[in-house]
Amino acid sequence: MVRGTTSEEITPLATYRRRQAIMGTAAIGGIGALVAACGGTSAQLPAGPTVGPSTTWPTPAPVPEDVLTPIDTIVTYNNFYEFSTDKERVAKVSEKFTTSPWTLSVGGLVEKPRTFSTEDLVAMFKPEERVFRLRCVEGWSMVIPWQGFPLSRILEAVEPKGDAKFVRFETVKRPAEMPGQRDGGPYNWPYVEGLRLDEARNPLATIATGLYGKALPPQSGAPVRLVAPWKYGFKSVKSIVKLDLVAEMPKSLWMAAAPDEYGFYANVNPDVPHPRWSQATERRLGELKRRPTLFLNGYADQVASLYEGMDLRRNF
Ligand SMILES: Nc1nc2c(c(=O)[nH]1)N[C@H]1C(S)=C(S)[C@@H](COP(=O)(O)O)O[C@H]1N2
Ligand SMILES: [Mo]
Repeated sequence: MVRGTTSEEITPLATYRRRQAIMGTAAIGGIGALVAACGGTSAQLPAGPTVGPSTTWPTPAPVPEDVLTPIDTIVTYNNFYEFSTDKERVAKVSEKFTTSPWTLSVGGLVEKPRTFSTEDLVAMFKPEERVFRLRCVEGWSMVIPWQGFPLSRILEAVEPKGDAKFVRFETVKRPAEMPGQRDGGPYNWPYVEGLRLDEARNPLATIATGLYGKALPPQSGAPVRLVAPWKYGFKSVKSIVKLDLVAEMPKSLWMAAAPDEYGFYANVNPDVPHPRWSQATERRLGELKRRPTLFLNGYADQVASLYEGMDLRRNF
C-alpha cells in the first residue's frame, strides 16, 4: 500500500509555488521539517539555498496538470536495491546510512580530474529547484521538486578530452551498511549507469542534492544522485561516488543482470513494451486511474534531437 495518497495531502503545484512566493525560504524550511518529521528521513546535510530559475539552466516549466507527489510518498516508496527490494522498507533500512563526509571523484578521459565533496558541489554549482516527472520502468510515476544543477557544470569543470564519448556513474559500494549488497543475487555491485556524453550535456541531465527544499534523505539517493527525467527511473543512479568519462558505452548493472529487458538508452517510450508488460500507461502515485505514458516522459522538445536517426523501437 502506498501511503500519503489521500487528496488532502497532495499539494497542487500552483499552491506550492504560491507558498514559496509568499513565505520565501521560510516555506522551504517548513516543507523540509516535514521530511525530518517522518521517521528515518533526517538529512545530515544542508542542501544550500534554493534560488529562482536561472537563465543559465534552461528547463521546461512543469505542466499545470502535474501535481506534486506528497513528500511522504516520495520518501517511503523507493527503489534502492542496495538496501531492500521492498520499496516500503528502503527508508527504514537506509536510516543510518553514512552520507557525510562524502566525495564524488570525477576522472577518466578528462584534462582536470577532481574530487568534490558534497559541500564543494553545493558551493560551486548552486542547486536550484526544478520539478520533474519520474517514470519507473515498472509503470508508476511521481512528480518531484528537486534541488539540483545541470550535470554539464561538472563536465565543464573537468574538461572532457576529445575521445570521451560516455559518462559512467557508480554508486558507493558499502556492504557493511547496504544489506542488499551482501545478499548475493543476480546483481554485480556497485550499481553502474551511463549516459552518452551529449545526453549528459543536455540541460535536463540533473545532479540532485535535495528535494522539497531539504537535503536528500538516504532512501532518495543521498547525498548526490542523477536525475534523467526523460529516461526510465533506473537510469537515475543514486548516492554517486564516481563519475568517469570513457570512450566505450558503459555496461550498467541492469544490462548485466537482465540484458533482454534493460538497455543502455532506456528512454521512456509508450510504444515500446517491456518484454513482460506494456509501457503505454502508468500509475501516478496518488491517482486512481492510470494515465497515458508520454514519449520521452513529456520532454521530447528538450531531448528528441539527441536521437535523430536512431531506431527507437528497440530502445528499451
Ligand atoms: N544505486 C541505485 N540507484 C537507483 C536504484 C537502485 O536500486 N540503486 N533504483 C533506480 C530505480 S529503478 C528508480 S525507479 C529510481 C527511484 O528513485 P526514488 O526512490 O528516489 O523515487 O532510482 C533509481 N536509482
Ligand atoms: Mo525504477
